Amino acid sequence: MELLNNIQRNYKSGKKSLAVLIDPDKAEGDNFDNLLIASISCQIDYFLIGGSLISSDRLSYVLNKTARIKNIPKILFPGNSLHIDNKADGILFLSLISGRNPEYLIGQQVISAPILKNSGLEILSTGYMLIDGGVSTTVSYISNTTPIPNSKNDIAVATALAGEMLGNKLIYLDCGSGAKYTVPAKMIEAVRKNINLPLIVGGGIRTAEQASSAWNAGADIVVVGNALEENPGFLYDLNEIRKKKRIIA
Ligand code: 1GP
Repeated sequence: MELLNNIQRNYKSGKKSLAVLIDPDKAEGDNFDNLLIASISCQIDYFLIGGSLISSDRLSYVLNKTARIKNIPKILFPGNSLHIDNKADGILFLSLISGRNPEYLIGQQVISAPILKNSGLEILSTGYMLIDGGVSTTVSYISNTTPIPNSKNDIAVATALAGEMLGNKLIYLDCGSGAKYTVPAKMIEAVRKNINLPLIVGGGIRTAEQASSAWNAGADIVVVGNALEENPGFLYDLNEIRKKKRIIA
């Protein structure tokens, strides 16, 4: 319960967190090395490791490579039941509650539960909500689910509430990796007002202002992946904003 306790503590105290998403299939070369160096130097809060598609050996490669970074938790962000590796610290046990595909609501979870039971990984039950980010994303295609329209705050609130009532411990609002638009601040605010759970927000964040706006609107953990793959130095800008939020908090 160490990870969840820590996330809940930060949520209750208003301490904003930053997670760097590593897509194992893209984790190579100088940019990846530089991203790890920047992550250590900025002392980011979490690594999220995963993607909708992963060649099997790449997940293990990333976990071996990040193993020496002891003080930053490694959390799996799986695309399916194959994406499990005991070298991580925990796993977002996702249910795609914005979708209506039983395979991603409960099917993959049933397959992976017995494996996870003996894995030693901390299980973080997460209501995962895909929001329309203006482009067709891999996660939408692979999961065969329709994202919530980004103007429909009422649907987002009702879905997040259902996720909370079903017992999820975290809610993740995601426009999907490489989205054109981020989750609108008004939607984050509306969800934040209605649930009493830590809120993770990501997808399409490319500027420090966008990250700042997500934190201001009520995100507890902001996730950035794509923009850092292209420019690891962007992490230093994000960290400056995070530091300011923490002083205010
Ligand atoms: C995707 O929320 C994450 O699931 C991060 O998205 O790669 O677009 O930053 P980006």
